[in-house]
Amino acid sequence: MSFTQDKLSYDFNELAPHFEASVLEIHYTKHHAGYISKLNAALEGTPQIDLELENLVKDLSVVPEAKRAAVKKLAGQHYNHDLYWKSLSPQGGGLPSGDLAAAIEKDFGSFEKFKEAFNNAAATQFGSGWAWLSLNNGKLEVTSSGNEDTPLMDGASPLLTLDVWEHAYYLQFQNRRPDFINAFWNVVNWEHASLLFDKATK
Ligand code: MN3
Repeated sequence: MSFTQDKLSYDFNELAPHFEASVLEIHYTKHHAGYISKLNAALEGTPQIDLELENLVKDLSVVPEAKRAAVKKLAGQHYNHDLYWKSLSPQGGGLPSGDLAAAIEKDFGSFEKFKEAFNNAAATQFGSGWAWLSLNNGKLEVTSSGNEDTPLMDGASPLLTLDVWEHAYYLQFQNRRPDFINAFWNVVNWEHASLLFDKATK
């Protein structure tokens, strides 16, 4: 038994022109897939591991201490990338709807204020990391995190994430991270974020 990579619900070329196929393909088939194979290698010989990824990310005490640092890094990267792919959709963009839209209005004041906070989190995270929309103790919040860290590790429920490490955009946008962030809003998958929101508030 081992961790596997979920298939994308879209083809690599379906997010163009916002995100080009090459940048998605290398990120998915090399970077993310690489984390999963290294994670499986690190967990070899520990058959008692719960293969529910969220459970492993939240509680590493089941992992032998000698492997814990490596597993934290690799399981976190696997979880974050999995959510990243699901945060994108060829039918994405536009505005959230339903309960999630209402909660964004309530907790940020307006959609525009939420977007500004998310853009700021994504633009200012230095080096390898992520911007997040999460539900934390019944309230939506925008945060950023470095490397493999995720709001899940702090007990929050991540709804949406953007990978802001250079490998996520450099092939297409070079050093222009703000252009990458702007392009994200054209493919953001509000439907998936709403599903996670409904699950977290149930
Ligand atoms: Mn990445």
